[in-house]
Amino acid sequence: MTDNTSVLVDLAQGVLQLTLNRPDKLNSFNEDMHMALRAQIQRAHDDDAVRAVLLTGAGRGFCAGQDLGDRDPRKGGPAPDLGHTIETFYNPTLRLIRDLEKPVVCAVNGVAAGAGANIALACDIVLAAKTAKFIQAFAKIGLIPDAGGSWSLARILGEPRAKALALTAVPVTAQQAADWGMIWQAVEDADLMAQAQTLAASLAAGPPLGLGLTKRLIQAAATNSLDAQLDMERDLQQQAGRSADYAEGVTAFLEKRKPEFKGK
Ligand code: T3D
Repeated sequence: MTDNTSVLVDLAQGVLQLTLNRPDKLNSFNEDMHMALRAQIQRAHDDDAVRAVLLTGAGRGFCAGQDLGDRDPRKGGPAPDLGHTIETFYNPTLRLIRDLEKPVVCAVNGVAAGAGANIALACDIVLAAKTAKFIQAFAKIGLIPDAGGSWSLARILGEPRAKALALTAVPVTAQQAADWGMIWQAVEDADLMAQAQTLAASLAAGPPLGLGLTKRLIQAAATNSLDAQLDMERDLQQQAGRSADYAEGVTAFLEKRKPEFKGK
């Protein structure tokens, strides 16, 4: 494991594990952590050795959003340009996570608040410890949901629940989040990392092209018509069907053995 201080990085068996690491501040984002996380997601795009990403947090929290110590109005000066900070720091990372054609698993180990909650919701498969909570904390400080939260909450939950969560900042338990379809599973705290690592490892051992195209397809469904989606399924299945991994998958099935996918 290498330690670049604000994000711990470990690549093993195709899984790039990224651990937000400012536990004294509940892993809230300062500029260093923003840049370190973004650099590692970019690496996941560029490096064929990375076949899945696992995102989690150090200590008792997952991420408390922006470090408000860096926004202290008592220090004086003009109001910060939050449009600029969103465009510079949050939006590129969110886009990278969504555009990455490799599975991103998120293990929410504790409270996920503000942009921290919404970065978790942008990941592909989210497991959360039963004691974890998701909080749209923005309403408490006069801000609006960012890091894609207004988009993902409205799509996942519909307007009534999305508005209630965003306007009240009421904490949502991991179990409630799972029951509402915000996340995949709420698991016992003690089992979280083992379960998340097993899941990420199994995804990393899967067929990279097929999984990447599947992510693209499912994300496109939100805005496509059925006709457009059927055409897209045809085209991506054609592409998947030409891969060596598809031939390996079918051969392994017929030979009653485990497939060995190479990403080709
Ligand atoms: O600015 C821009 O660029 C725009 C983008 C904004 C994106 C955003 O995310 S805005 C939303 C920012 N986040 C929040 O408003 C959440 C603030 N935190 C909390 O409400 C609470 O800490 C929690 C509900 C998350 C957890 O509560 P609790 O009681 O479990 O922990 P705590 O005691 O409040 O926090 C523990 C420590 O972490 C504490 O430090 P201390 O007193 O022990 O030295 C606390 O100050 C620190 N901490 C928690 N959240 C933040 C933080 N420090 C800086 N920034 C934080 N966001």
